[in-house]
Amino acid sequence: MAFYQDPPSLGNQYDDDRVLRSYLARVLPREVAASIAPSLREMGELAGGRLYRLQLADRENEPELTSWDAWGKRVDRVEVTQLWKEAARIACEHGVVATAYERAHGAFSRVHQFALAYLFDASSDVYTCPLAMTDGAARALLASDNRALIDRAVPRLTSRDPARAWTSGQWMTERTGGSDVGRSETVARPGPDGAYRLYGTKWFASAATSEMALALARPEGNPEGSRGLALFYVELAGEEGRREGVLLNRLKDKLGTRKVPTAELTLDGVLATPVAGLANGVRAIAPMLNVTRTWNAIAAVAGMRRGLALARSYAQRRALFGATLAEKPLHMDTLAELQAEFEGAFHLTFRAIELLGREETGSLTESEAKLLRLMIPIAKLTTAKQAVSVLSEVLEAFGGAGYIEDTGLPRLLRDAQVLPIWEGTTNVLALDALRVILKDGSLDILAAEVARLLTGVVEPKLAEAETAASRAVSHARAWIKEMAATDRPGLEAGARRVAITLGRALSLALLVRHAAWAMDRERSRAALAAAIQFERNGVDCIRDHDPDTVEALAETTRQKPAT
Ligand code: MFK
Repeated sequence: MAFYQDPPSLGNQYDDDRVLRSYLARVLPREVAASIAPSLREMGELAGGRLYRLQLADRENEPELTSWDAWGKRVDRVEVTQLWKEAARIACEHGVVATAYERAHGAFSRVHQFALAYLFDASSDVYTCPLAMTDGAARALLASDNRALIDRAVPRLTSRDPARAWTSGQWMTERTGGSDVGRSETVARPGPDGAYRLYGTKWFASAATSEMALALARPEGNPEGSRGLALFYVELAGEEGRREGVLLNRLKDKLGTRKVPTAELTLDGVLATPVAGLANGVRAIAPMLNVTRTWNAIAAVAGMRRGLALARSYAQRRALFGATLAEKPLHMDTLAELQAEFEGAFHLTFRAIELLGREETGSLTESEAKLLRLMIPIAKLTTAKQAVSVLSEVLEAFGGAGYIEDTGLPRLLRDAQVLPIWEGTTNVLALDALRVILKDGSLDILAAEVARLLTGVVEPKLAEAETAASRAVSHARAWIKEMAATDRPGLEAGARRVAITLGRALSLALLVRHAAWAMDRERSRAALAAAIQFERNGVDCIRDHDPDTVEALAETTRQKPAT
């Protein structure tokens, strides 16, 4: 008999998920947990069953752009994949965005919504991209207090009816720069009727199928730089059909997220409505950025969880050198390292989500608001990096099969690689975090949060983890203080290491607190193991700035190519 390897398989992704279930049992009141469990179980069933099978079957399909119809008319129609059509309906009917706005469970509705998103994401072929922007647009519009736009768009963005629901785009990035948005060249010109029209090019407009977008543009005559930009609402598909004034030049040929129809757009007089005045557009779009960055973190966590679920299933089925991989100490040691990274990322992200839910329901203290402002960039950048490295290892855990497209595995790594890039690269977000720290003392608040999480934990096996978490935060504080006073370039050079150290320290403190709870209430030692392992993986990445070495290597970077 020829040998054929059993492929990995997935069960109900909610029932199978110890980390999610244990977390929800700790943070939610019992009646809330009981009330949301059926919706999560249903999503877990879809994600491990029908949607996952469809995702594998739909693997080779990609969105297609038709620019012209048979008679030469410009149509710019995007046909999305089968899975995306299905995912759009499921996300809408299951309230993957709406749950946060219906607020059936007050501040906990954000936890419920992001638990749905987390279960849905890995089987959605990154349909969570338009959902993230839709959620972010609803949030930015609500924050703007622009009643006319809120009444017009928010009910659509948060609808559970697929026939009424809209998704939103987020049009920021231009050829002049994705990170330095202040260099944007798109202008907004008022017509004789006072209505604004936009002219310019948007270079990365993800999910080009959306019915509206929030766009940054510079009202004519405004000063250069980001403060001269304003935030505009653009409606693309009202009752009359597709709006004039937007040309979809082409879809991007990307490394990953290939199911997401990311487009280059020419704005040629599309009608646009100012959302919040005619300047300070970055400030006005910031609520959207904070929401989409939170989605980014949840996608990172979901990707890691999916990779590990498949790797665990495979380890039980794949036999070599006389035993299954699940019985091989080195293989299990490797998976334990990855599992700890996933669990740390999970708790970091959901802690930010708890605060987001409280912010939206007005129950956040001033210092918690500062903590949230700092946590979002830190969680986004920390989890994105973890996702890339964990999923690279996950592919390796399958040997050659992890490198073969029709296993569906390589997609995991490709789709993870966007996570440190879009919505602010690691370095841009590290500098954002540093600015926040220097401005408002939020590092003291983060340090207090770590101390609070560790208070009362008496398990001796967690002692080293506790020490590592609090030492790393103290080191970061002392290092920033010294560098801010003595070496500003050195401070900037170390911003990424500081941000990752803070992300890891906070993750570890959250793991420790959860481990203590799980041992006490669930008699489970799994979270304890994750906390111990996470500490062993390393927490403090700060090192002294060595300008001579950096400068010597920088010279190589600045060298002109030989002609
Ligand atoms: C499943 C995954 C889902 C993900 C979907 C994503 C789809 C893809 C769509 C995209 O990729 S869209 C492009 C995303 N682009 C970025 O994220 C831009 C990255 N660059 C930055 O974040 C820069 O730091 C930034 C553009 C914000 C710098 O611009 P500025 O003009 O130098 O901003 P500045 O001066 O720091 O901030 C201007 C104001 O906004 C300040 O307020 P004030 O006017 O009151 O002083 C800031 O405090 C405020 N602000 C900036 N960021 C904020 C914020 N407020 C709150 N939260 C923030 N995050």
